[in-house]
Amino acid sequence: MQDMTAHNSSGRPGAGRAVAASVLAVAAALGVGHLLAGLVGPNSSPYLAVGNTAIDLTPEPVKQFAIRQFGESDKLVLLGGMGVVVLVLAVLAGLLSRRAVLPGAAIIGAFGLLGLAAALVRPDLGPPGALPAIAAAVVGTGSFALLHRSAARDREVAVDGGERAEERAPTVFHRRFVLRAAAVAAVAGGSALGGYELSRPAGARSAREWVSRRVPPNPPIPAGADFAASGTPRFITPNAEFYRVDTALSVPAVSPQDWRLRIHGMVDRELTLTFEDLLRRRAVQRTITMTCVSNQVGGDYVSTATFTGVPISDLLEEVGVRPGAEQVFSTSTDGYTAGTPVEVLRDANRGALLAYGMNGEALPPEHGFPVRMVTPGLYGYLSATKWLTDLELTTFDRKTYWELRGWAERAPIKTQSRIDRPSAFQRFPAGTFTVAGIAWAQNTGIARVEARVDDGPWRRAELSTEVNDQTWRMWRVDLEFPPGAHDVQCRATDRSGQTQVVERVPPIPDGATGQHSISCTAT
Ligand SMILES: Nc1nc2c(c(=O)[nH]1)N[C@H]1C(S)=C(S)[C@@H](COP(=O)(O)O)O[C@H]1N2
Ligand SMILES: [Mo]
Repeated sequence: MQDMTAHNSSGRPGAGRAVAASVLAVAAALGVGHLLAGLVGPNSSPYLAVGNTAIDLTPEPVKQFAIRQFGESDKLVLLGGMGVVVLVLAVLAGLLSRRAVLPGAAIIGAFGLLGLAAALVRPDLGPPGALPAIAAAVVGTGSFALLHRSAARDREVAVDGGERAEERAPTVFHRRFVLRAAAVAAVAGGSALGGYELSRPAGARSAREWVSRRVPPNPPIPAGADFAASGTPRFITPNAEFYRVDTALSVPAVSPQDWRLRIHGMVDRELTLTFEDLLRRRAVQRTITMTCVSNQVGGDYVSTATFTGVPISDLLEEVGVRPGAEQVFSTSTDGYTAGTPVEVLRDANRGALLAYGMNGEALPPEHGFPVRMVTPGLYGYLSATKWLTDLELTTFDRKTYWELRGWAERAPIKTQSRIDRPSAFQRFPAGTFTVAGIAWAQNTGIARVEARVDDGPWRRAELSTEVNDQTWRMWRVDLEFPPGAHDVQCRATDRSGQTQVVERVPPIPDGATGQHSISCTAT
């Protein structure tokens, strides 16, 4: 079965097969690169490394143009365009190799070098990032040489027809190229698919690792900031123990590479930020106690972390807030919305952040990875949007997720205190017992905490070292417990002189009030 384009020169594969060989070899190279990148880190896939380098080298105005023009598909457009260029070059490599293997192998090898160079200059990869590109270069040139040779051998046999064809069945020779081409195509498809599968969960992991490397460790917390030995929580809540409240059915998966934040509405200059844009801005670290409005008196929807991120006041300064803007309306990828008063976010002293770091690592996925808001002093539902993607300066006419469900438009955190020791219904020996707990009055600061047994006199508790006025304070006090059943109560007073109100109100619409009490028994 003689190739129609054949002439009498032996050892030459012919144009069709040479092009097929180079296109398949390039596909296999990219596939294997992708597969290895699934293990090493998705950005080390030679294709993506070249793409990301291209993005970094693109001048800012062109980038802004692409983001405006293609929105969230800007990445897709770039990768598709690169695909066309690669295909054209692969075809060219094939055409140049009709006679000899070398020109095509050289072009494919050069691809590999380009991928290697791109992987080496990526700031986020490190030495293992070179592996996929090296493997891709080896697989690409190797499979090209293999296919090229078998195409040429098929041809030899078909043209000569002589003794060699008798030695080995000609049908096998004829099929050698087709079989090998099919094998290379299978490697290309299979490895690309495998890489895709691998880089989904592992991709999210390595993206978090990449962000984590940009988050400084927590500053030291002064000794005496908690009374953990007396039964209070530790001052910093480990991420795994930080309370979690959200409406998301499954944790949204947002990659920092695809993340965009648009700041618009009543502003002078609209702004769209990529994650790298955010990283380039001035970052600060702030230790903040977050509280949920639905926290019941004595509840655990309160935790403290050191957040790293960009001051929101800097960004509002940059876009220029127009007069009349009342709230910053924030939207999450999962459709959640919140509205934070403009004056709070513009206040540099208040210190609201676009946070990407939490306790020395990237935000955990369930706490908003890659970027969330954190606003000291306001309940989380209107000020701490996770998986943040959009900030619109607007008036309070625009209603948010929880406002539409009956919660308040404004909700500063109310001064509260909680007893952690004794625990409810705890039994302990009668006599002196150390009662301990936490108190918070974000943005005002705790001045005093008192506790008492039953209707006895209020006793002033010892306070832990203050870290800043946006964080909780721990308290403890030795109280006398005669044998029998008792109620222990506590109350906090903030620096404005306001003592926690006695009246119990439920969390809706703007936070619970009332004093915490615990029933216990001294034996
Ligand atoms: N996208 C999104 N962000 C959200 C929420 C939500 O449901 N969806 N819940 C808010 C509420 S009510 C609180 S109290 C805080 C809780 O943050 P955490 O889960 O990190 O503790 O996130 C806020 N941000
Ligand atoms: Mo909340």
